[in-house]
Amino acid sequence: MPFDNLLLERDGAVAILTVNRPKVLNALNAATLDELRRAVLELKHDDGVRVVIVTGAGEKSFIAGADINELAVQTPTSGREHALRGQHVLDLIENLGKPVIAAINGYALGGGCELAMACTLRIAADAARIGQPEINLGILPGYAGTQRLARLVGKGRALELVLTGAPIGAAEAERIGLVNRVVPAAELMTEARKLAAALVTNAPIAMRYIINAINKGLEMPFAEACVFEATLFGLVASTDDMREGTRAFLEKRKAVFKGG
Ligand code: CO8
Repeated sequence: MPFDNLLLERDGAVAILTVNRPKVLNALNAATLDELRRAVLELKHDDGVRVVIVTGAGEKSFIAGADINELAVQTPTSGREHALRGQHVLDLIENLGKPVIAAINGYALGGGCELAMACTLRIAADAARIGQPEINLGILPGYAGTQRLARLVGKGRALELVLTGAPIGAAEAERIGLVNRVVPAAELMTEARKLAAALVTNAPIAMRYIINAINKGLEMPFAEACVFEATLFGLVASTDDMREGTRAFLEKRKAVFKGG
């Protein structure tokens, strides 16, 4: 089924997913969230896709948050359902099992910052503004932003960002670990594609387990997480890609990983 609010493009094994509501700075309404859920599931199950880039349409905004028109009329029940639905979609992104790169081309506010944080890696344009301004609307982040932000940048910085609602620039976001890298706006997509190209030839099963070990391991006690890591390590030892990677090293050639 085609999408009304997303663009999905494929470049070899890299998929580029663009939130496409530039007139409202790519705000996420319920229909867009639902399309994101469909698109992400499609990408998860497509073995031809090894890396995903997520960005926003237009020059100005990545995603300016949840659609405030919908928030303005929410009830306690619909607000709870909305938050759970958003959390579910972001959880699918975080645990897609392949790297998802957020190419933050402008405003990443509220739900937009939350979506970027659910991605595996974040590259920001130098002019990007990032934050959790929900407090200005009398609400709080509802797509797990309080949790992911505190885990990414620490409790003190998360509390400051969420309580003040003041967005920060890309350089500051890089300094506190909210984004991995800042690049000139004109080079954002080239850099995102370059990073995707570097990842796309890696062993897919090892990448999936690395994402899994870090995502799930962080939620476990340290000793338990180490056992989990060892189990995944044991599993990856059964793959053709492990045999290829180790053999290629010993034969002094570049490994060719097939995903088996
Ligand atoms: N929702 C709906 N419309 C929006 C949104 C939004 N989040 N952001 C911008 N727009 C619309 C504007 O209303 C405007 O529409 P129109 O042209 O019809 O007036 C258009 O986009 C362009 O925006 P501006 O004219 O405001 O552009 P500026 O360059 O002047 O300002 C800003 C850009 C600073 C980004 C400004 O638009 C802004 O502050 N936007 C709102 C940002 C925000 O508060 N985001 C957080 C939303 S809350 C949230 O994300 C909670 C997520 C969890 C929900 C949990 C479920 C309950």
